[in-house]
Amino acid sequence: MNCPFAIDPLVRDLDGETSALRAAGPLARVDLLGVPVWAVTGQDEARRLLSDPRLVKDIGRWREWRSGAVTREWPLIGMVDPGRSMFTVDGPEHRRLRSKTAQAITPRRLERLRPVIEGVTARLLDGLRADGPVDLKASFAGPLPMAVVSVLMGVDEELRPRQHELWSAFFSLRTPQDERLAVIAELNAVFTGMVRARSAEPADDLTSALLGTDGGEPLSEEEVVGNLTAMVAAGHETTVSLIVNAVRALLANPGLLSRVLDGGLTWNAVIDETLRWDPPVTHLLMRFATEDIAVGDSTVGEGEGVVMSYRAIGRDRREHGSDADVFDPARPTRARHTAFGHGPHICPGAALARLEASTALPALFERFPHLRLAVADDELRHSPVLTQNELEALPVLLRGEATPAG
Ligand code: STR
Repeated sequence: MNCPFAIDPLVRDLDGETSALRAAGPLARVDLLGVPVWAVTGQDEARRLLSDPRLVKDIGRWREWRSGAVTREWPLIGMVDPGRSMFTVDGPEHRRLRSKTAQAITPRRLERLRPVIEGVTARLLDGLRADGPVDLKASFAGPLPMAVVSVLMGVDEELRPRQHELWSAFFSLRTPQDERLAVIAELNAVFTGMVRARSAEPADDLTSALLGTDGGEPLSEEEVVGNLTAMVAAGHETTVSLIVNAVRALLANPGLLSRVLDGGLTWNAVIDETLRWDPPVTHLLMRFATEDIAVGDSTVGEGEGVVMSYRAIGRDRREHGSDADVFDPARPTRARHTAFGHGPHICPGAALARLEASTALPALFERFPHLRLAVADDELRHSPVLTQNELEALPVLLRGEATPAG
């Protein structure tokens, strides 16, 4: 306990770290860039804590923040104190901040976005050059979710390339902190500008709907900016990895891939197993205990910080059996993951993420059935992003061979 396990900000050995965390117990004391916190690695404990109202998002409850041990100089501060939005409040205020967004992205409402998703997918596939290695992350898995969330929220076309740069710099732990704080300020300025424009002239997008007065007490400008930023951040950083990690898992298991292509395994099974085995979010920051909370043999003390270590949680052997480290879309427990969270803050975009992945993956393999990795699987590297499970790149050969196919 004096020398807690340190999470590596450069993510040099993610599998090793996931195993070590799981071995440290369902509630592990860890060092998060110099700050001690609890990492939840057990499925059962995660479900219980995520529906416990004594665990809240308000950074004002954090002992290390109150004492001044954590300041704006801490590299992860933007993940924990991003301003007021549905991501940072609880209880009735949370319901008020979240309801319009959640209602706009229900499975039924999403049917309106399906043609957008299909169109962007087809356009990106058309743009892939089949001769030589291609980075599927940069050229396919990345642009799709970014385009979709931009259409949903109404982010103007000309703002999008800069958005990509800003979010990469925001999440990378190689970004110097003064630069990150400047990035946060720029994002805030961009989204505040966008919200003011929509409030002067509403458009057919979710940002305008969030400014609307129908139903309940209206949201403030800060709250709309917060929700918009949260949605765009999630769109840039999560579904990208869902698609990348699913493709990687399938390419490493050609037998499984053929069963999927033969219809013996569904794409939904692949998507759930990817969410369990290699989820887009490695660690979700952070919640704080408003009083002492006993969990098994441990007690989360009042004011202590709690991180949900979703990648370790998905590998819980009590939930998934002794072969929890094996990727197997046929396993009966594949959907018993909490990669989208649990409880009041459960991901409001889950149905959208699933719709994107279940459109992109079959379309990709239909167009390029001989797709394979251009490097060995163990040469793939993670980005220096502590919270997100993000590969640096996914180099593939679209036609399964090194030389241009005829
Ligand atoms: C990034 C910084 C910001 O301005 C706003 C938010 C709130 C939503 C957060 C986002 C953050 C980081 C990535 C998150 C997203 C919600 C879903 C996404 C945590 C802190 C996930 O990775 C699950």
